[in-house]
Amino acid sequence: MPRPPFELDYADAPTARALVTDSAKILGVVGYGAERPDFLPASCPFVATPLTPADGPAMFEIWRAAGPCDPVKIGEVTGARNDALAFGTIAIDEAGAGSLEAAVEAAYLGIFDFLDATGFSAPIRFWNYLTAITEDEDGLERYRRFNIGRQQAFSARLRQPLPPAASGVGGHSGTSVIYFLAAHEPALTVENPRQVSAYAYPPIYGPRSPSFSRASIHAAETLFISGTASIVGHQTLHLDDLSGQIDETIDNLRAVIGAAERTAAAPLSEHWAFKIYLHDAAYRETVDRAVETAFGPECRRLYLRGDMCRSELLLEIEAVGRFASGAEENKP
Ligand code: 3EB
Repeated sequence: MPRPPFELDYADAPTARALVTDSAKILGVVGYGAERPDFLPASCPFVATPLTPADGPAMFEIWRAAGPCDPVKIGEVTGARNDALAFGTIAIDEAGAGSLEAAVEAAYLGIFDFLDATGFSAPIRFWNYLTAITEDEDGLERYRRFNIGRQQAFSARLRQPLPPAASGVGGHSGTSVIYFLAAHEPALTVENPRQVSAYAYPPIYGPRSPSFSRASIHAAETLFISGTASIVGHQTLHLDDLSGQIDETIDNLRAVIGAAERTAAAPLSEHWAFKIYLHDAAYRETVDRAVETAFGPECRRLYLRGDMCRSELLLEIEAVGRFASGAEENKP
């Protein structure tokens, strides 16, 4: 088997402690229900998200590269990089800016400064975790303000026609944060034929549309699927109907997977990692049964308590997959 450019693990604290012993290879660590753990070497980038596991103890998302990484700090963005990939994270400084949209724009401009300074011109995946995402702030919902700031920064600095894959989810306590992966070449972007592109959502969802593609294909090797929910066209379906939303979400994941396989002209493997955001932790068993039936018992799953950016959405699922026949596979 060829060595993939990175490995992704979802781990509890004891497992995370063991995984980071080879600290030179850590691109970044993401914490759910955890502050920076004492076992993490100081040079490893860490982001404490405002999200918590759906149940049980703190969890960690660990991005490990195939080769050694160097820590990088540019302005307020901390990260790490090797030849091929960069990881970075920044807190959204709401106290220091006049409005959430100004804080989000400043954070993304900081990210573009990081990308310029490191030579990683192409962000391939963003995660946006906002506190109180659906709350009104002076007459406009916080998620809608977030979209204004993000679009403003992207139109000024994104050096590719379409934005990469992303997730935008609400958390309960703490600081709003962004983290990302970047590469030297833009990812191929994938849309969902069942859904209106998010960047083309009509203005009923806010003055600026969300800047993300439904999926990113990196290096003909990895598929990053954005947060995916029970939306068809641009409308939320199956209000107050958990099993309806689960089935629609899985249909949407399958549609994105099909579109990605056509774009890459390659099949995806059975190797999946899912991050599953639940409005209510009590949904976990029902969702888990459906995901396991759809994608097999081997797929990795991290369940988080999250607020979706539309309050009618009961769940959202993102995924990382690998193509069965990456370009590397053909090398001797
Ligand atoms: C949707 O399909 C659901 O604003 O970055 C999913 C993924 C959603 C990313 C974002 C929002 C975002 O519109 C919400």
